Amino acid sequence: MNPPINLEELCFQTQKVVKEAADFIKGHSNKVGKEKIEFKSLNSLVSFVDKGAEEILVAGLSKLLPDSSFLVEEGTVERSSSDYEWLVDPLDGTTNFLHSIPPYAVSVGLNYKGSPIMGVVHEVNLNECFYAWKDGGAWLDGKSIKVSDTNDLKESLLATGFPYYDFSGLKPYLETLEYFMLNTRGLRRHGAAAIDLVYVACGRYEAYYEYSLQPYDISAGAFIVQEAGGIATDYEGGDNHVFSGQVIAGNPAIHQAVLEVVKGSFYS
Ligand code: 2AM
Repeated sequence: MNPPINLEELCFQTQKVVKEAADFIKGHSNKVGKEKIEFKSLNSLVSFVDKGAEEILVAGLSKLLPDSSFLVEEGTVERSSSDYEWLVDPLDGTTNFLHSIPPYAVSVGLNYKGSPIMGVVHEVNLNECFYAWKDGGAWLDGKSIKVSDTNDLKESLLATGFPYYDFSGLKPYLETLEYFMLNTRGLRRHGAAAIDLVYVACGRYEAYYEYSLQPYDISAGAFIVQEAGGIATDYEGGDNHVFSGQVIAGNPAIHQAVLEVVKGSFYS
């Protein structure tokens, strides 16, 4: 069901708010001392920069849609219920940021009645803004983007995320790594899910997969992949990728090839 608002206009306004948060992050890049890092849980770091960026986003996005609710990474606002819900990762790739390694990004998705209708991902180092709105296609800084048309796994470059706190699927995961090492052009691990997804959307990678993610890591990027002509599913091929935390995203042919391998390792 389509929302009763102009999504293209809202998407451009959202990019401005996201840019404000990205500029705030850039202003603190390479400057956060070890004493300012907090430990949320195993290998999950946070700093005042994540929280400050989230506050900028919540303030700006609330003004754009006054009746909206939020699902945010750093908990600066409580989740409530509304037709419109923002899924906000103020700093995707926090570990990269705190170690002064690119890439890291601001990621903002928007759901209407539980379905994605918009996504904006702004990578801070290259200053690239990826965005999409429902039925409006996918874009990188004003240029239309599409997933790649490579249909041979052997000629594909894949991205993945290594488990860093949930090791329950380590065995099947390592099996998939072995298969893809032997049967693709290579594998990359950036440590920032939103970036991996938008790099699939613009054809830099053929596909990406990872498990144990959070909805705000996946929502915007997976939607941008879909608007760019790609496919995003969970590890069983279903459409519960955002809330199951498992995602396979890719161009249609390579998504199918990756799904067969990942599903085979995890579910047989
Ligand atoms: P975050 O920076 O917003 O927490 C996929 O690996 C996702 O897991 C990343 O997008 C990242 O999102 C999160 N993550 C948290 N800690 C991580 C770590 N130590 N290594 C990799 N990813 C981590």
